[in-house]
Amino acid sequence: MTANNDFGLIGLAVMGQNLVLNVESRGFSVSVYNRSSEVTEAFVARHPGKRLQGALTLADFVASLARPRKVMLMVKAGAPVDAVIEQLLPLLDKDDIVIDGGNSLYTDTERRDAYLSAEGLRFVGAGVSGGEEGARKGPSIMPGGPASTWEVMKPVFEAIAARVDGQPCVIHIGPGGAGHYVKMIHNGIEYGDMQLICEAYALLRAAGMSTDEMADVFDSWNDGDLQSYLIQITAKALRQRDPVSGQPVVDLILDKAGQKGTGQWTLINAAENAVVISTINAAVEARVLSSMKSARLAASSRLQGPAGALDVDRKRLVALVHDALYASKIISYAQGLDLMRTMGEKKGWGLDLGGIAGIWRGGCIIRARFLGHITEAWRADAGLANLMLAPFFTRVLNGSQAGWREVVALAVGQGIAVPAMSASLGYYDSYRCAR
Ligand code: NBP
Repeated sequence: MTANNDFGLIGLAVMGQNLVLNVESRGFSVSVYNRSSEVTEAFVARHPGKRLQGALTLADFVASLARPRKVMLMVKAGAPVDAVIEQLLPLLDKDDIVIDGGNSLYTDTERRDAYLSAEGLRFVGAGVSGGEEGARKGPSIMPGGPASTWEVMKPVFEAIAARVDGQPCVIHIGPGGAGHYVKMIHNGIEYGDMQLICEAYALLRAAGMSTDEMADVFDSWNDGDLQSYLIQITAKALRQRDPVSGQPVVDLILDKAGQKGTGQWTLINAAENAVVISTINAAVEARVLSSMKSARLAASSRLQGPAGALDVDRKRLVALVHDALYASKIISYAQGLDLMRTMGEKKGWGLDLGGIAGIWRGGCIIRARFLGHITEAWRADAGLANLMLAPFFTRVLNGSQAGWREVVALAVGQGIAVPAMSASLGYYDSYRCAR
């Protein structure tokens, strides 16, 4: 075993494997370890000729790294992270850096940060967004932890992160649990985006549009101010056909959505801080209701809705739904950013909201054109009270509100559930109410 590899990664599941290949492709030598050794052996065997070194014991893994050691954990969030830290602790030396790149709860990260720093080690809780593809080609990275770790980690993080306009999609978020906290909010916002897209789909479908027609609408939205990864892949998903039956895949997929926890954590944190995130709240609750498939089926034949069908000119409906979607999306981000601002101030994290929106422009699931306007908003006014009040967003909201109201009214009239669009409108109207 050599003792000078640049970087070490523990946890060779989908995220870990792809991150390792990304790091290696940027010119770093990487040591890898996985609890089940056969995974390590198979991974290294699949990639001959790369600067990868597999270790079958943690002691060999640690011994193969240059100091200060940089050890990234990509294991399942929760107890596995603590278990690996306990095993690593006796093997590491002062100033070595442990990075947790999983979706850990930020309070766990704070606990681990305090524990490891008392042992003379440095801990970085880093949110990594972009799924498997992002991990391989360039994720958005949200690292927290002490500033001293940023200087050490910056060359690696900047090399592997996605790039937009030449800028890497990574900044030092703040001390302690700040990185994982911001990743949590990112995921809450992602829930909001996905729910709003579902509601737009439900409205277009209620107007009798086929999946191909809807795909064309999403494609055209992706060419405009709604340009984003999620809108783009919605069009793609709508065009997918089942190879056996030839039917659209979306019509065959069981309409039940689960959740892994980050959305729920965001709601709990908002309640604890008395911040309104009604759009994200509606999105999480919509997933809960969607998961109650048998209860919904039973109720569908007993609880009545209005008679008749959605009878609106399709072209006009598409334009109205666009406005409702765009305005509601702005509200969702306004709420997520408000929560980040509130917590950032409470914790003294010094969060750079404009910078955070900037690193979400590439690599991550919520990447979107309009994030650039959020960065500009906070660059123009660091004390901005709410995103809605930045001139660009005020203009969009004022211009969209008529169509947005019409969509919510139509949906209510037709019994189409639009919990996130209507919660967003309720927030907008409450916030602008002087009395
Ligand atoms: P998983 O979350 O499925 O975790 C599997 C890995 O954890 C395997 O390497 C497994 O080793 C290891 N592990 C477990 Br489980 N318990 C362990 C223990 N007690 N000690 C040591 N290792 C243990 O992997 P993933 O989907 O690649 O995600 C990794 C992290 O990244 C998670 O926190 C996830 O939430 C986060 N994340 C995932 C995505 C995504 O798209 N998948 C996106 C963004 C963030 P084994 O092989 O021996 O069982």
